[in-house]
Amino acid sequence: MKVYETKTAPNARRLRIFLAEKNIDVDYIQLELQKGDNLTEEFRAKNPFAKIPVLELEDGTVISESVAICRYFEEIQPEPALFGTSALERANIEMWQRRAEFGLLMPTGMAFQHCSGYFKDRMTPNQTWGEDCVKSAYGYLKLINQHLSSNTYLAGESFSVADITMLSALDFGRVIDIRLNEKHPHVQRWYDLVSQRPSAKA
Ligand SMILES: N[C@@H](CCC(=O)N[C@@H](CS)C(=O)NCC(=O)O)C(=O)O
Repeated sequence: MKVYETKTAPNARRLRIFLAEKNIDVDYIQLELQKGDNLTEEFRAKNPFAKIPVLELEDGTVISESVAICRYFEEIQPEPALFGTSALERANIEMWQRRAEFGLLMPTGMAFQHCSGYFKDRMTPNQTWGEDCVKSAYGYLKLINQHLSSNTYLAGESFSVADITMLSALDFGRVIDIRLNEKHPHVQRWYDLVSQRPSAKA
């Protein structure tokens, strides 16, 4: 199995962490996004949306969207369960995973794209929108700080894919100076806990 990815990209990292948690080996193929390796015809044949990560199975089947890929691996190797096992756990993890994705990962990614000009060859950066996204990310962190004052992990007492999404987003946020500060002691406690896991090195 191959995963097309970019070492520094947050969506790629969440898949790497997920696979490390499951102890699943794949061959990683690096693309240079800024050089446009993902914009070639060859890559678009694998993912018409030209985004990484992309999983390619032995028979040539390709799956993109990081959460879809994670779900595939959860199905073929259920342990350790990272999407929950009961109906309630699954719903709760889905809720926190989506909140981490829409509340932190997306604004962080948008802030990066619109404030850094990294992809100015393929989009028109809008600095004001980028700055709004930074504010949204801090708004999310404020709410999550409250939530983590009484929960060990995002979805309660078990580590899950929601934590993986938030860890990847937070670490990536440093690139554009979205950082935890004295207003986020509970997020800091959570961050110290999850970033000590061996998978966080992925
Ligand atoms: N929803 C997608 C997002 C994928 C995505 O935005 N990937 C970024 C890297 S983190 C990318 O490929 N960017 C290249 C580009 O926009 O040209 C997922 O979860 O996989």
